[in-house]
Amino acid sequence: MAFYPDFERSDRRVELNRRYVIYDYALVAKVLTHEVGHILGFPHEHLRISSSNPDCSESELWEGLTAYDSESVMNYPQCGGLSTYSRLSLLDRIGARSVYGPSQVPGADFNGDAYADIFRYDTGTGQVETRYGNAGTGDLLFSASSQKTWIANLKMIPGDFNGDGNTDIFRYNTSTGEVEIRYGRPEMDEFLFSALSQVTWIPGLELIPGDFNGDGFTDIFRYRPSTGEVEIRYGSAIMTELLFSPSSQQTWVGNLKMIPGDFNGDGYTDIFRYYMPTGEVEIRYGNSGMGALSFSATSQETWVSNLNLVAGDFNGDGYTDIFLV
Ligand SMILES: [Ca+2]
Ligand SMILES: [Ca+2]
Ligand SMILES: [Ca+2]
Ligand SMILES: [Ca+2]
Ligand SMILES: [Zn+2]
Repeated sequence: MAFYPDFERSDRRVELNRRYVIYDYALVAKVLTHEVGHILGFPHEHLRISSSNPDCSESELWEGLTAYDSESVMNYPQCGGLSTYSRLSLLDRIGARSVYGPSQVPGADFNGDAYADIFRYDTGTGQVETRYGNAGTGDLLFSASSQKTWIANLKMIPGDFNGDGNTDIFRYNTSTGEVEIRYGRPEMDEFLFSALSQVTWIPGLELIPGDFNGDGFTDIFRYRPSTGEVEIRYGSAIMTELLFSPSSQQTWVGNLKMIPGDFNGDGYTDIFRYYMPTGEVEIRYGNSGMGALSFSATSQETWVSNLNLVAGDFNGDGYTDIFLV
């Protein structure tokens, strides 16, 4: 048994029954995942359904973060729970992220185990493969089943488009405009395919990933350099194409260089715009809606023309900075 976050310091103890620990490590992993859920403030999922079993009713106050989930690790098996292993369900991850925010692993984590991974793509042959980070200081792990042949000359954009904690790959064929998302999964295996994510956009777009509406799902900012047209397509919990929002569509100008980042540290990705020919710069700010980025006249300045820009958090304060080269 474990504790809730509001328990007194002296009562914050996790007690394990020795009988479990001796012979069944899979069960220990499951029980500990469940107990850590309580420590983070999550009560039993089965409180949400009625049951004739007296073990299944408790007087806890609760608030739903997602729909009822029979696969949640926060169920008791005798109270309608279907989870037979320690892994968090998709709704467990989404619920936890809605309270605690997205994972802070730097880089891409395709299998969601909190070790960063590397995705390899041979643009000439279309061969792909993932190498997986792991504890210790040895090599990344090889997995033959992650090796596949996709098509050549794709543009790949990593992000967590369905918000399940596994990094996905957004594929864009710049010459035909065909796009599709391949989804990361907990196994060291090929990405999940979803026919519903396949659509045809237009060729020649510049695509910038970010979480422009701060909901934990990666979005794609689309820029058409020939016309200056921009729009945002939004990630969501379903494995379909990114969501379209006509109110996000605007016409900016051509010849812009754009850098995404959270320049004001509010959790919404912003776009720093630099107009190469004249050096005019400005920031358009992400916001909670599915509309256009917010304009701010006070962010407008004129720098010199034809600079190279590098973005990053150079002073470590959580705000993205721009480095002029
Ligand atoms: Ca990983
Ligand atoms: Ca994902
Ligand atoms: Ca988003
Ligand atoms: Ca921001
Ligand atoms: Zn419990």
